[in-house]
Amino acid sequence: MSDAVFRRILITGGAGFIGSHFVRLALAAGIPSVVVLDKLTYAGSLLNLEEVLDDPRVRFLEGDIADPAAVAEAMAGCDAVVNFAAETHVDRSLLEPAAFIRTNVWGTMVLLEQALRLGVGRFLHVSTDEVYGEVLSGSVSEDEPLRPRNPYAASKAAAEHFVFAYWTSYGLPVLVTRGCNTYGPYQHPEKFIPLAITNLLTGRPIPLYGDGLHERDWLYVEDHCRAIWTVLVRGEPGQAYNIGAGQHRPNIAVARALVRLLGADPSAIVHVADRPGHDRRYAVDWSRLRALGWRPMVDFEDGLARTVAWYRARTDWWSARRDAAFAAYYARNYQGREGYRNQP
Ligand code: NAD
Ligand code: TDX
Repeated sequence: MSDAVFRRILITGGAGFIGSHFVRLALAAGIPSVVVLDKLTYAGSLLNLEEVLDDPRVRFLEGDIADPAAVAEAMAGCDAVVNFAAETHVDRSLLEPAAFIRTNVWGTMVLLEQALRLGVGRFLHVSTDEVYGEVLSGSVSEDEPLRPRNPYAASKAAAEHFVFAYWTSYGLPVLVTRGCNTYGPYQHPEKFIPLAITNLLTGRPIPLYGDGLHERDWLYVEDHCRAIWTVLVRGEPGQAYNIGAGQHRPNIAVARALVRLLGADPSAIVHVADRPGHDRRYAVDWSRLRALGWRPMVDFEDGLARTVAWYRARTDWWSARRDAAFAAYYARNYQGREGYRNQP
């Protein structure tokens, strides 16, 4: 299947972190028409699409994936759909899970329903390695059962079950990717790496949950987008594809690397109360994706240096949104919950 096979792609959540990188990739791949549907929640911003909004091939629609009318308009004439739109922060899901069910589960079902009605040729749903739950040793293949352990992961797993139900019940040509922890430019400063960088740049500490020995596999955002592209173009409908990086690090090692890169004092790393139900480790086996010809290109030290350089240069991007999002978040949610969560 050649890349030119798609005439028009709908990218939901395209004004978010990974979705905005994917919009740039799709344009670079020569797709003649790219529709972005995004609700512009606290996590989305047109600034993330600043380089491409004037491109005549791009049509941006502000709207909700849980709204059938908005989805019908956005999906009209599309031969492929890539669903990035989601509530994505585990800590928020522990405080307000309803929003996660609404967007991640109900919203996905609305997209599936419209895709079926319109006869979309390929529906790729972006999921996460968190659906497997914690993997204390070794790595999991796509055939392992899903054992999500926090509300975010539960909502992503529930969405996946609907995606596969539309394949089994109606033959909708679906694909699912389960990516590992992703980092890079344009990631909201609520997530660990940009939170740590922006805290160090503003003289604040890095809040490290628990003993800091929780382990994640870190994937540079452009590698993640190339992996999704590979699955969209060459994947087999009805299948899930794990995406790993082979760059496992305990959180404390990530914090120390950032302290070094930013020339901060090691005392800037402060242990705080743990996240409840904090998954100890994630690790996926991505040989199915490797067989399609993909491999990660950016190693962690290189990707981290690029990311730090971007945040250093783009205070304009993160400063106001960081303060506004954190102020609203803490004002709304933290009364009575200080016992488990700490101000960054
Ligand atoms: P993000 O939070 O940066 O972006 C999410 C985007 O979705 C935002 O632009 C937001 O405005 C939009 N959105 C939210 N609710 C919406 C709704 N109801 N309708 C339309 N748009 C809506 O997230 P991200 O980190 O870019 O993650 C993108 C996808 O990748 C998610 O599905 C996430 O589960 C998955 N994922 C993320 C990671 C990671 O480490 N960031 C890893 C694996 C998988
Ligand atoms: O302040 C913090 N201190 C800390 O120690 C924060 C925000 C996080 N952490 C820890 C928790 C995790 O072990 O760092 C690790 C990474 O945390 P997050 O950036 O919140 O990511 P995680 O919970 O692992 O989930 C991420 O990866 C899978 C994304 O947010 C999800 O959207 C994705 O699906």
